[in-house]
Amino acid sequence: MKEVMSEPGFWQSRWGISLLASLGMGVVMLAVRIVAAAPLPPEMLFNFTARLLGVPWVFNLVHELPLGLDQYAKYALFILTFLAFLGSWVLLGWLLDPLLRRSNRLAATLLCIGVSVASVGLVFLPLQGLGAFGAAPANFFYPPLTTHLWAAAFGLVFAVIHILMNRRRQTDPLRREALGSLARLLGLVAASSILGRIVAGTYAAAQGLVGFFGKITGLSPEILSAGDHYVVSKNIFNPTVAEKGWQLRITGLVDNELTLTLDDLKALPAVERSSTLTCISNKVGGDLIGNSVWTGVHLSYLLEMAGVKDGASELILRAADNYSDSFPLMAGLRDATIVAYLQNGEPLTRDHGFPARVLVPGIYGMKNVKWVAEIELADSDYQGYWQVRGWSDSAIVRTMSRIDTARATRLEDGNVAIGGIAFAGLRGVQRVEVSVDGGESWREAELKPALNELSWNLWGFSWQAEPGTHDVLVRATDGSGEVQTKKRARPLPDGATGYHLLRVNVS
Ligand SMILES: Nc1nc2c(c(=O)[nH]1)N[C@H]1C(S)=C(S)[C@@H](COP(=O)(O)O)O[C@H]1N2
Ligand SMILES: [Mo]
Repeated sequence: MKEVMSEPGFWQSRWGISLLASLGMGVVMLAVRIVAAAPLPPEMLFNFTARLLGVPWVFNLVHELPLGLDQYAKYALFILTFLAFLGSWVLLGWLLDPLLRRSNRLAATLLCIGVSVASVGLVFLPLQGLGAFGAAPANFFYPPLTTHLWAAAFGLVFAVIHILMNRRRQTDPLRREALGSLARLLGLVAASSILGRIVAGTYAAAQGLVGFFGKITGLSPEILSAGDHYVVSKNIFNPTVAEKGWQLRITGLVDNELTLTLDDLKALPAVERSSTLTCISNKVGGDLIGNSVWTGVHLSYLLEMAGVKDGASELILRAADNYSDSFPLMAGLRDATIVAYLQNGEPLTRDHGFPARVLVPGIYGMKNVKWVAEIELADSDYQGYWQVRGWSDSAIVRTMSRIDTARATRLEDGNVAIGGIAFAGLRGVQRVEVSVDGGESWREAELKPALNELSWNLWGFSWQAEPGTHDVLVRATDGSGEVQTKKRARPLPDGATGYHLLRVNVS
């Protein structure tokens, strides 16, 4: 017998109901993520898709397309991933609709819960390498019980909305339509397992591209966001410099004094390159070191505009926070040295020196003056803010290396991998070695070529290790062939030395 029904609107249609249920589930997910830090299935999916951003050609595309995506790439990808996730639930809801409509409420609810738990346990967790239902020993992130309970809760939300919306509910027993729906579900499972294989294949290929370094969890990214880049200043409250009214003055032993606004500066030929900045007070193994992409004007260009007088030998930099420091004119004339106004393509943040700062790679951070207001050319040495407090005047960066991974990553071949960074200022890093026996013997680590001669190197090292803890040491050799000194020195006055020793966990 055919039922006679009023024409159902879109929201009562199979698509409409599934869309509503899916959106409702998405909203609940976001809410509990924020309120209760619940493990989020689309976030798990994102953990997987985000690997794409580490694939070199994707990375280059994102950073070279003039879309200004650099900073937001991960958010854009997260939104896309979330939408794809919700989309798959719309499709699921549509496919299951006849079955949901014909089974009783309890069965319908259990079906949705089952699908949700299964998708997390059999797809999203394995995709991240955490094993079926998160059983892998390396799963420190998604405690299985909580994760599955939340997955069940999300399935429940979907079911409740779906059932409430389904005005055309029928309670008569399963019939052909319902059986058809079951067949479609099985078809979907088969199709998605094929798709899964394709995705996994692509993933493996992408992993090959990302290579060894992409696999090492905990390894510092090659380029740090402004937020992740360390901040150091003498101030309790960093100065807020208004763009209006800010000027950079070039004074002292010059033919004509210069006064530049930010617009003037931006109108000059710009250079963009990554460079590593590190604080002289950084301890061995510390994180007062960072590498970002900086954009600005060659300082030599400004000095040429002003015309350097004979006898000038020193640059004195003064800043809006009543800070001053100096470095030799020779360092100021290097191509590496710029007055920067962008970090990773964005205006400097207040903490990193808005509107402009000096970057003089190879020399410790204290000479990289932020909120710079004046550059004076002088003919004698000058003692800056930290020099009068006993710190090095030349402040040439010392060779350092750091282990980033307190926990080793288990690789497919059974070995475990660790990694970190190494930096030797303008001398560059030639080699990184690792000792896993407390310094008795050293083996060469894999060195990722630096982005340029101003940037740090990532290194990685894999070895056969028993589960447990291992005392690992690292040392770098600079471009001149000099091995990092193992002599321990505190940061004051010339910068810390000694090898970073880290107790690494192997599970
Ligand atoms: N004007 C000004 N510039 C400054 C400082 C400061 O206190 N005032 N601190 C310096 C120090 S000690 C370091 S290590 C670097 C840190 O730069 P960052 O905060 O961008 O990493 O800025 C340098 N430039
Ligand atoms: Mo510093």
